[in-house]
Amino acid sequence: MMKSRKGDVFEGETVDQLAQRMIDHLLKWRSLDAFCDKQLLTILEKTEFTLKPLPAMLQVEHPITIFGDIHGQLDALIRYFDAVGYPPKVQFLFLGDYVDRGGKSLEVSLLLFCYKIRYPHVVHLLRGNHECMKMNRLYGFHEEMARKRGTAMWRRYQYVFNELPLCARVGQRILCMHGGISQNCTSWESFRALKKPNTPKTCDEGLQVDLMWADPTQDKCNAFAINSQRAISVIFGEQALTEFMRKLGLSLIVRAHEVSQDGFNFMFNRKIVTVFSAPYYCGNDTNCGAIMHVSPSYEISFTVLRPRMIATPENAEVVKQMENNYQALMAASPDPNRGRHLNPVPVSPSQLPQPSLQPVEIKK
Ligand SMILES: [Mn+2]
Repeated sequence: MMKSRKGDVFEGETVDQLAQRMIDHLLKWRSLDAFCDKQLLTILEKTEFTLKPLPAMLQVEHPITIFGDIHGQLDALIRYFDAVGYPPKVQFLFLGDYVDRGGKSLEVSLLLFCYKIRYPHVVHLLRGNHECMKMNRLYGFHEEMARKRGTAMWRRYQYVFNELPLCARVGQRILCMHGGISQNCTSWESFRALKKPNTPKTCDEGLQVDLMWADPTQDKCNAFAINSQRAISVIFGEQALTEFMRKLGLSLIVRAHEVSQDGFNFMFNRKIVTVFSAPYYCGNDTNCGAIMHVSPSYEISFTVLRPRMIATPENAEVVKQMENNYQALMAASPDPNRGRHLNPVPVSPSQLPQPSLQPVEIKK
């Protein structure tokens, strides 16, 4: 018999009802203290069951809103939902890295899992490199679970992570993943043949390791090269990316995995964009976070979240730097209201400091 730590087990409550109650509670109290281990394990089991039949590559349609790394920042996640709407009002795709770094990996992952259970066709979850045991053993999640619920539940999580898909195609022309592209891919057939890796070894090889780990580079690297900074996977330059996209008939690659000052960052003539949703990353980066919207006509826009920080004499410099960064991001804005921006700030293409974003080109 499993021991209940805390909380009520309602007799006759379905898993769906439990998931909804957990969502409501998390949004209100930002904590799971009122739920016992058995209830959390019930959600993990149902999540695994829901994910299991999904292929390694998802097909989703737009309009859709895309999240990059969240890294245990529950407050930021809820601020985005407050700004753009909650599931199932909006369709969401999450590019992974739910856990580690931030302090609420348990709450973030369970909130997303509960949404996946409640709205499996509206909430789509991909796997990031931190949803691999060798990462989340070391970068915060294991320690957090040991403190909050015990390491047995941390181990149970890994079976759920193993069932997360690795990439998603939005319509026919946008491909999304956590890390990047791979030289182990020559056609859509490679994606259809791809299996979700379920051991540490298979996570670290083939197409899957690059989908979770690869990075684009501005260095004089046109093809693929060893990713020496991460000591795993590859970096790729514009030529490698262009060739990959031409073969697959793609117009845009959307990926996460790297912190970005503005929360998002285009490269290579807007063929690839990095979306990073964790503002004030690791508590010492002054970055904004952002999420990306794809409209029904493939127009791209972003909602940017400023990092929040209370100014004290000790951190005055950091706060000032954050303000400057944010002013720079908004500098070219024609919006007369820009001085009155609330958090978070929806940024339409015309407000961006660079020339306006072109809708992704769609060839029929
Ligand atoms: Mn990552």
